[in-house]
Amino acid sequence: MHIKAISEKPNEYPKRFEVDSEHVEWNVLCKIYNPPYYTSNIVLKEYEAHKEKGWADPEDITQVARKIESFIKKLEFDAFNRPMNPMGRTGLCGRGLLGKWGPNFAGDPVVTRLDPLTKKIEMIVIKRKDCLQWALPGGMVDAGEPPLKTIERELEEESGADVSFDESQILYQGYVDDRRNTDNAWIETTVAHCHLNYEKSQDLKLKAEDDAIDVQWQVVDDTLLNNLYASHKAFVLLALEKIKSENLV
Ligand code: RP5
Repeated sequence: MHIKAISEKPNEYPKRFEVDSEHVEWNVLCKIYNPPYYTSNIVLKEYEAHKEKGWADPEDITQVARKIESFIKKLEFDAFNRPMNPMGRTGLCGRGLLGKWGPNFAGDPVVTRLDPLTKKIEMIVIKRKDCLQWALPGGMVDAGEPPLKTIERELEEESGADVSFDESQILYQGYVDDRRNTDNAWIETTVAHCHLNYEKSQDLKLKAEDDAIDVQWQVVDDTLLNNLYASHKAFVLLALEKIKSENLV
């Protein structure tokens, strides 16, 4: 759950300081640790333009009025009062492309169906504009928005699918191994699953929009799972377990 955040990055990020597996945890001393500091201009300009009404915090952490809290554990703060990634070092400090200091909350829908002819499980995936990887049609929680609403909204915005998650059970709440994560800003998500009847699923009009350049129903096989964005494979595996335990297929 903390591999891509150490070894991958968007193009615009500086090279991460190399962190070997033994020195990931903060409580293991690493005297030579000297990660570059990077906060994208996109983030800085967002705060300047919209202040507290926008999606980005001020660059000066002392001006952040809200309490910074995580799904994972009570956070620790460094000497500059910056929240420390609960999974450990990432080789980069600052916020990168993420707006909030500490957790940046997202929501992720897993929407599945069973093809009655092939007897294979399929799911809705989008191709992300930023890295061209297949991913769950998830996105960031808007201020004050309940996570299940984020899940419905993002699914609709990115894939065109209008699906109710009102009755859905939350599969996961926690850290996402996202290539944008840093020592001081990272993504935490809420994942919910909805298994659709095949006929009903055919009424959905899929259309890639927003951060997506393609959307498809794809067979859930190893090729898809192993190439999914961030920690999305782990989330889909939870949905598959649920399908099995609840005899949904
Ligand atoms: C992932 O990034 C989350 O799991 C979610 O799918 C996504 C949110 O970021 P954007 O799609 O809004 O860039 O870490």
